[in-house]
Amino acid sequence: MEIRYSVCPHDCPDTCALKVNIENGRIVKVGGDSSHPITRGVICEKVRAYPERIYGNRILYPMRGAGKKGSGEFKRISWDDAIDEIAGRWKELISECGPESIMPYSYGGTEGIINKSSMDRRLFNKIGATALDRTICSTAGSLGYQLAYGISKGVNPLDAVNSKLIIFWGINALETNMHQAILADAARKNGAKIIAIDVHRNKTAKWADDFYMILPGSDGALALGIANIILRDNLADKAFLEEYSYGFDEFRKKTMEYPPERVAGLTGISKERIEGLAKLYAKTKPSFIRIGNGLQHHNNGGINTWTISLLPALTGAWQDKGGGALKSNSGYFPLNEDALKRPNLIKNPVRTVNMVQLGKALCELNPPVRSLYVYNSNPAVVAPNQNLVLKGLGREDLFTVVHEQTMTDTAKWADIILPATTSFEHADLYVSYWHTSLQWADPVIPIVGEAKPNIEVFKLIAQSLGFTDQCFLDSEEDIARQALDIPYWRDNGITLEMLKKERFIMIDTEDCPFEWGKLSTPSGKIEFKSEKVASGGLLNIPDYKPIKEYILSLGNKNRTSRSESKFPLILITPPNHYFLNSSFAGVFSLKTKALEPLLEINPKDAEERGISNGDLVKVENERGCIFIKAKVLDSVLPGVVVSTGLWWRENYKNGGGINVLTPDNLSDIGGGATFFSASVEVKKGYPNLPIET
Ligand SMILES: Nc1nc2c(c(=O)[nH]1)N[C@H]1C(S)=C(S)[C@@H](COP(=O)(O)OP(=O)(O)OC[C@H]3O[C@@H](n4cnc5c(=O)[nH]c(N)nc54)[C@H](O)[C@@H]3O)O[C@H]1N2
Ligand SMILES: Nc1nc2c(c(=O)[nH]1)N[C@H]1C(S)=C(S)[C@@H](COP(=O)(O)OP(=O)(O)OC[C@H]3O[C@@H](n4cnc5c(=O)[nH]c(N)nc54)[C@H](O)[C@@H]3O)O[C@H]1N2
Ligand code: SF4
Ligand SMILES: [Mo]
Repeated sequence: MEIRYSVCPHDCPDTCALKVNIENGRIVKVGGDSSHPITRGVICEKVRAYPERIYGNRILYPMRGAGKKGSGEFKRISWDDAIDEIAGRWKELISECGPESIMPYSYGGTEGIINKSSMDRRLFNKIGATALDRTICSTAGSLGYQLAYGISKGVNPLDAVNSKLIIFWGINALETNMHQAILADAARKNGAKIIAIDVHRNKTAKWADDFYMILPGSDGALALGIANIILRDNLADKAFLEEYSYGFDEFRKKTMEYPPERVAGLTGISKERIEGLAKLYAKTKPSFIRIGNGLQHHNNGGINTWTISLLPALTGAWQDKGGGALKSNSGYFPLNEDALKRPNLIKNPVRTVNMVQLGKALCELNPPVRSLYVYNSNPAVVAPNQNLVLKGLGREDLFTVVHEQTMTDTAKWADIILPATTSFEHADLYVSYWHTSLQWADPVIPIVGEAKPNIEVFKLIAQSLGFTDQCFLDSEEDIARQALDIPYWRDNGITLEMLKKERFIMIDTEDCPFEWGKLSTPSGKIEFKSEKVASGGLLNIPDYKPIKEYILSLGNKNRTSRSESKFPLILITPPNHYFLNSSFAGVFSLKTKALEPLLEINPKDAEERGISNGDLVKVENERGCIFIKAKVLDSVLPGVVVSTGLWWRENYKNGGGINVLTPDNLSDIGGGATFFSASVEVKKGYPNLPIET
């Protein structure tokens, strides 16, 4: 038995350091590395099941589609044939239709910098392919936070043990950022109170000391209401605001429009509870708000996140160790992006497609996309407006290449499938968007089947296209060195050699992440007012707008008449405990534990529709329908339904996944995804239902 070390590559804030047991060249156990100061040897159930993911259901060699498109029938081919075919088709397309007829599609399959965003960008830049705006996860909220502070940096999670009040706002931390929950538990032992603000009573809400169940998309109103009370009761830190804020007076005036009586109606939280929360927040020090991605997956998610981000500035909470907020800490890891991605290889300006609108891009874009190269993502499951995405993937004239570890719903639509290595089979450099350690992982097992790492494949394609630039020869280590070649790392003496030896390096952080008065906002101060948002018809100070789907489905802004609309319920579809987005949804043991897709519905809504617990229901809107079992319980407010987990399509009775129902509208700022601003109707059963009962 050999013990080796690695890093979890998944798109999860925790970026755990891993300890791997190997027998005869095979991984037999994946656990945590107890020497890592933050993740401390504790990892989630998903990654403990990794041996099953590595050795079961892997794509082992390149294949070419052999049946009707989407049939899932393939024939084995050699790597040489696969690369020749891709390069050959692309050469034809480049000369006949132009380079923008080729488009990459990728997201967070691996968070390793090298296999996520280096050689791929170089290749597509050199080709002059259509560029992809990678917005599906967090751009709305990140931009919202940056409006206030200029950069994605917040409280160092380790400091949160000092906090006396921790608010988990729109984040299911117990399942999606488990080490933050562990640190909060430590704070609780020191007397901290934990609060959750969410649209359904999830695991985090049950574990918290107090839970506020809020109407979807109304967080901005709650934050303005809290600010109203803080200012009314003279609980703001006036000296701090005077010195370090910009546009505060206008913000103060705006908050007057949000007295607790009004906010109660907008949020579904009683006036008394809002008063209590505001006073507790203003008076408890240090106070820490962990802002999640859930609340920003709405039409109004960017501005709502901005509004919440301003609360610790209002109370001056940042001045206490463990006080402030955290949306993302990716700002602690500046990398030499130009060296990684080589934007200078782009010869002519290229068009950009927002990844949230993949269906539209494939079905409506003119001139059309003729070849799609998918890696690190499973758009047939994770992208919104799924029926349109599938229509696009089904186009006979679209040449689709999918580089994957496992036979996903997307891979089934490929013309060419390429086998991808897992992070245990390739080297990579890891940053975290939550904690502050830089990590490196070497391969720990031999490659399974004929799989190849992303960068290897992009290098082969570049070679086959005749690209001779030096950067297409770089190895993983070359790229890592280039990434770290900026003063931030150089001046601190941090090198790849050092990182390889130590496996992880903790970044030194100050008690407070900011140098007040020297923020990278336009004014250098904390911005309560931002000229950046004035375009697009938005106010330049935070204001609350209800999510657009309400407006669309109602024809007016009055929520109380929601029941008159054709699709009166708001559908929220966050991730679940056992899957990582759609990854692991094909791992048998985890899928078995996750049981089946369910729709949580409030007893009142269920009764109105004659729905009982366990009934099969049809959930529909203008984009399509799915069939799913109802779970009747008061874990959601009336008017809201929730279904967790990005299950593969085969798990739904008519083969339509949850994203059939989600909109591909873009968020207020940042062009982000609005998965949770979906309006639907739910009906009991269905006459011609093709299901076994
Ligand atoms: N186990 C597990 N962990 C994961 C992932 C996974 O799939 N599984 N995915 C990873 C990724 S890529 C991401 S982006 C993060 C996402 O993890 P989080 O940041 O936790 O975000 P979500 O789980 O999408 O949503 C969090 C909560 O927001 C709630 N919510 C929805 N709408 C609103 C609203 O309007 N207001 C409020 N206050 N709450 C709302 C949802 O009900 C949900 O419980 O997790 C990462 N970690
Ligand atoms: N309804 C709804 N939809 C959502 C969300 C939601 O909450 N609700 N969440 C959204 C969010 S926040 C996100 S981040 C996206 C996530 O969307 P994706 O980034 O597409 O996430 P995954 O489903 O994990 O798919 C990643 C795929 O990459 C593959 N992969 C892993 N490593 C490698 C590698 O090294 N090379 C290659 N070639 N492939 C690899 C994995 O096998 C997996 O199939 O989904 C979004 N979709
Ligand atoms: S998925 Fe998240 S919690 Fe699980 S091992 Fe990876 S980084 Fe850690
Ligand atoms: Mo995400």
